Amino acid sequence: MTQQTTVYLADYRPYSHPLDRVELTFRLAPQATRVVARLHFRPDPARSPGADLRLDGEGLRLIRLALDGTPLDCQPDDTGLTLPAALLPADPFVLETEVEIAPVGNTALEGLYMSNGMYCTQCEAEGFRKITYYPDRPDVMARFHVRIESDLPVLLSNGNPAGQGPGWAEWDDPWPKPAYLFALVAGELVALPDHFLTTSGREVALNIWVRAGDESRCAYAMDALKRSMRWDEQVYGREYDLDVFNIVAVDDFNMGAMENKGLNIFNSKLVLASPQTATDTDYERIEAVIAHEYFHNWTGNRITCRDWFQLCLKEGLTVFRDQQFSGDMRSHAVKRIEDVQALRARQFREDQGPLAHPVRPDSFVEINNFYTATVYEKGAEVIGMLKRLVGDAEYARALDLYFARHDGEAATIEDWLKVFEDATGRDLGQFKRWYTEAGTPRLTVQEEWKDGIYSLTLEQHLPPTPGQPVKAPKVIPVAVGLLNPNGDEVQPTTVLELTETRQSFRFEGLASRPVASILRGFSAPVVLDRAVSAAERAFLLAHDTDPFNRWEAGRALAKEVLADLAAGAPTVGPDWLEAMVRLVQDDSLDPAFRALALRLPGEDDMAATLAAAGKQPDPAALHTARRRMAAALAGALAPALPGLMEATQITGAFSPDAVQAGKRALHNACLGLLSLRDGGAAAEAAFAAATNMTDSLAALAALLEIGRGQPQLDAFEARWRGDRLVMDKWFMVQVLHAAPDQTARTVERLTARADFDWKNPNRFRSVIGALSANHAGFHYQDGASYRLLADWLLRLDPKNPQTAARMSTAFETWRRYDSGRQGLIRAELARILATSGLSRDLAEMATRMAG
Ligand code: 0A1
Ligand code: ZN
Repeated sequence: MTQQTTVYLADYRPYSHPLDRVELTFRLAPQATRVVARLHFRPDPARSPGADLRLDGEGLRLIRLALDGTPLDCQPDDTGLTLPAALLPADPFVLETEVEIAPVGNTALEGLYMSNGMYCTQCEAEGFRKITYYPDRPDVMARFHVRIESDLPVLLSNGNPAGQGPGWAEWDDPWPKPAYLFALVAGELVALPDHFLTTSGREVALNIWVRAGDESRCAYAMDALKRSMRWDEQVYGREYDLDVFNIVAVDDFNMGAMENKGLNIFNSKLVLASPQTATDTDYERIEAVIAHEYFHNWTGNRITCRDWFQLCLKEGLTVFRDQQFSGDMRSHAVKRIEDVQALRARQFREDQGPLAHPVRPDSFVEINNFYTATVYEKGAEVIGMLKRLVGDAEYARALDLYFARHDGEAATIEDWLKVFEDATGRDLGQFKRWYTEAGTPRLTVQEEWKDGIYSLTLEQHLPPTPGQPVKAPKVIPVAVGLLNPNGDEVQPTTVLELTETRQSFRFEGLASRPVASILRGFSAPVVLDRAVSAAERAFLLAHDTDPFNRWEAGRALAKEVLADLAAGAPTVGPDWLEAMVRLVQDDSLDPAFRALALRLPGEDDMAATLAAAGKQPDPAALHTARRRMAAALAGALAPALPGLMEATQITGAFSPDAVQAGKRALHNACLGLLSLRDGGAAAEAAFAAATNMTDSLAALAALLEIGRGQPQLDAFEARWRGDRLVMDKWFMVQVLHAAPDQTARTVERLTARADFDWKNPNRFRSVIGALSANHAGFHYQDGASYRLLADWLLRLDPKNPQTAARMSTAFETWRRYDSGRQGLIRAELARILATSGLSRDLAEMATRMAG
């Protein structure tokens, strides 16, 4: 197996040799690209006297090495190049290297690679070392000047254009940056051009670069970009700082997108959208990711991370900012519910299993394995808590101080917290545990009503996580409101600060025993463990003034129904059904909210909930129970469905805005329920009549759910055969909605097709990712899906370790299940680990999961 060297936060040392400026020349050729680098070092005798100069470099063929023009004879090793201190001058010097690399063979999609004949780069986290010899670490910040030589018509890099001619272009980036923000793109591209005038009057040229023919699908992304730029000025006081901002869409990309300075590179699925090809969810994601990458310009680029352990410094904050933005653009209530659902589905799951790690980890083997829900989404939750604790005005002051104090620097979580301490006078020593300790706290609640005083006693329980068996109490902001039995709010939202293991809070002056709404807005990323009667939940679902908790009450009711059914209850009780019937017809509620409330808990979510409560989930029983629950809901809502569908039918032109999207979501939720009763007639008609992808795909899914839809699948394929992004949906929907005993077979059939281009990460995810997202199909008792996943991971690993490692997390939940399934998954993990030549990425993941 590949050697697993662990890197520790505690071992951080500043880089030995300050670097000012970098000049790069690229002579592009698919098999043999030449990269000439001139690194301008400025020795600082105070820093590391007598230190050797170490540069990172992997898979490079060194052609030439010279120091101030004099050739040097130094042999690189597998991971870089060392220049002995004795060779280094005391005055500033220039180190020149020339290397050769082969972008065309680069299937890992890290460093310089090719996608459909276009050159592009991905350097975060440690990809720059695959381009040239360099101190590839985020705390080395330098100014870059780049020259690209190629006959391709469009040649792009970071910063501002600095000249171009036939076969060449130069770019100059005035802002010092770490190498992970370097980018280069060259290809036959066309742009959707636009411009933006900043508040201080700087004119910025905007371009979204795509393949010819795709320009017509860029308008929404461009609009989202301009709204993001304005929002960051208005809300955070942050202006853009270059003359141009370029976005490029590429088809082969491991992640969503990348915030390279002035040259964002995007997975094409997060740029391209038209009503016919993109769903409402796609539009929403595009808006969020465009904003996310743009916001990185300040939170990530101008202020970057000292080392990769500090990844949450840029990611947690930038996710928090994009969530704020989406809430402002759409609906805060709906956005919060969606974000919490995603947090629970991905981050709570991670936190409960063998891959749990702190928001700021203190060791890693492969940093690419730490672009996780914990670093991103829990990192954003931690910032939300900080804001809740200090208040909006203090948060704004702290951020101003953060930008003023650390602009141009590579900072740490300590720096970030110090800013808040200095701006607010608070001691954040205890709060810091959110960054350093893994695990989802559980909160238990006791209520007491005596002599007109209502007391809440909150207790926090901190589960053990890998390497962290015991933990001290955390600071937990618990937003609470109280309602009287008529449903009036008698205590508006107040934030209780739980700082001890167990603490009581008193509310006086109440006329009657109140109903408590606890953890409003999901004020902290914890599990609220509280036995509440179905009647009280139904009361909160009807009356809570906090929209999140209103949804949460319905969700909790639904989970209880699902758990009971899976445990053998003969029927669905009336509380939840009656509450749903009332809610869905309440026109005072946002249709998007109603659609969310109607959505049944997912089977994986339910399995996690059961496991956390010490019960063993049975995937098959959960699947059957969920279907019965859907049928019961469809029955209860039957009289209302036609009217609701009529009321949510959109008549005018398509718009991807939140209002129309919400209506479509409710409409299609009703269609799904109706098709459980009408044999698919309405869904067939809806598919035939659909004029946008949201409606087509919803109708198709509704049909597949009831075991129909083959003619529609064929029609869809005939229409969209030539469109990669749309065909990804076609692949995915079949796997997601396959019956449990058919899931592995469906995957086998789809992966045998000539258009299953498994080296394309989107296509791989659309089938193999969907395999593990189909809970009952993935955990089908014969273990065929486990085997299939392991086979595909082993096949992908030598080509693209990053994506293989990421997809392997499907196995992280094995401890939840019965011994039969545990044995099957463990056997697959063991088989993976026994494979020779495994990548560091997959080896680390499999080792941690098996551990
Ligand atoms: N920084 C990007 C995400 C990203 C991270 C790693 C990548 O390659 C390993 C690529 C992109 C973001 O947060 O959007
Ligand atoms: Zn990011």
